[in-house]
Amino acid sequence: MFKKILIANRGEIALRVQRACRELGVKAVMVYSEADRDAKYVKLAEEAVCIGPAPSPLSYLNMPAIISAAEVTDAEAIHPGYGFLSENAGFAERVEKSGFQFIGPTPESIRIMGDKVSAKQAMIKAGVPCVPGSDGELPDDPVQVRRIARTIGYPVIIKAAGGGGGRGMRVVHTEAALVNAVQMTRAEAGAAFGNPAVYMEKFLQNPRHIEIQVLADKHRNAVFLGERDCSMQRRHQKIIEEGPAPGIPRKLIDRIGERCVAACKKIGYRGAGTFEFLYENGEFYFIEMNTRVQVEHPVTEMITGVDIVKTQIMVAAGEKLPFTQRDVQIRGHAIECRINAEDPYKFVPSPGRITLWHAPGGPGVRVDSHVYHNYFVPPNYDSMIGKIIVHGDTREQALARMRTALLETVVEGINTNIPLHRELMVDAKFMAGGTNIHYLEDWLAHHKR
Ligand code: MV4
Repeated sequence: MFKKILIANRGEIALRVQRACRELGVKAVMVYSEADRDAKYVKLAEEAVCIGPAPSPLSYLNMPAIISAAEVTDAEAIHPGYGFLSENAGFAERVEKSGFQFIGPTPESIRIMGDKVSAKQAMIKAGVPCVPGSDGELPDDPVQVRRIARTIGYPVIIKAAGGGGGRGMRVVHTEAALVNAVQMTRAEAGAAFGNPAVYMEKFLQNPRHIEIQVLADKHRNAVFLGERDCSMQRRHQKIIEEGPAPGIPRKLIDRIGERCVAACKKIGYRGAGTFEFLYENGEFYFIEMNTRVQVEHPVTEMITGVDIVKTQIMVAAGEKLPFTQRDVQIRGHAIECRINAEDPYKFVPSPGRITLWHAPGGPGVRVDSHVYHNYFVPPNYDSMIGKIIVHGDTREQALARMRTALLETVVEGINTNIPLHRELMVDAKFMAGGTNIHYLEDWLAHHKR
């Protein structure tokens, strides 16, 4: 095991990784920007290094500053968390070239999954079902593009190979709009991602967003840890995640999970990863793979009992996965509410000083947050200030525990989306389970205030 690792992130995930290090007996070096000087995990750190001013390009995205911090503190490995440099293949490469272990997959795996065309091709080859679409990137010839769309059938969606997470996509309903839409998406993709390649898929009208969590070691062992339903989102920002996914037969999940595991083995994947699927009419369709630990990983930790962050660090150090697929049992139900510093209905960010913070507790309640009484939420970063995760024997019990947890939570001084969560936890359709990716936006349109 490593003696010391550097945590190249901030906020709740920096604290989460620091906690995993303490449990493993690994020393953790924290890095922080000038805006995060007063972070609790910095104060509680054995070692902390300031890596630059508040704007992330100068600090949390500043590769030389982060690598220098690892050098001066004698860290052996770097944990990238999520966001920032976590899915940057160039960073993973520089980390390894500088003699550190990157806690994540190989730069090559990150690169393949970062390009959505090569990711999809890898999945097709590995036997993971994908959305019907173009065979690789679209050609320039309008005649061929029209022919491909006719074969798939309208509506289709044009996606940028360099996009992902909802960036660089356009839905096309008619042949008349097709060629222009392809051109526009290409131009935007070239400007935004430096890669004008686009591909085409059948557009699924009312899918759910279901993802499979995997963990793999350096010895070709891989397991899947069930699924999460992340359909409750607005503008590609998830706000509630849960597992298991309501109403999806375990048999179907196991079948798709086994495909994901086979794909991991085939591509030599290692570390934590997430296979994202659209689920419609009883079928799974792969869309993207995330090569990092995700915000919503606690949902899976609560229903499997597996510590994903600890295991990530262990496998990066070369250890074998300490359990097999047969050891993975799904127990009960977990729900996560992301708490954001923002107006609950207008979604404008609400940074500033938290004048009162009271976290919930009780059986089956977990709070992953770095904030505290009198903490100042800086305006420079993502508005998520923490997550409330609950576990219950049943979905109903988890819902009841979340309602109580949200009732107990007190945040003063800034606005949060807690009122929205309170409403959704008593919404009849959400309570019934299985709402799709459009539900929240439709709900907000009909619940104007
Ligand atoms: C789709 C789709 C419908 N059909 N692909 C959006 C984010 C990116 N990960 C893929 N996305 C979508 N791809 C086909 N063929 C609908 C979406 C989509 C979506 C997916 C997951 C979660 C939320 C979403 C919100 C809008 C659109």
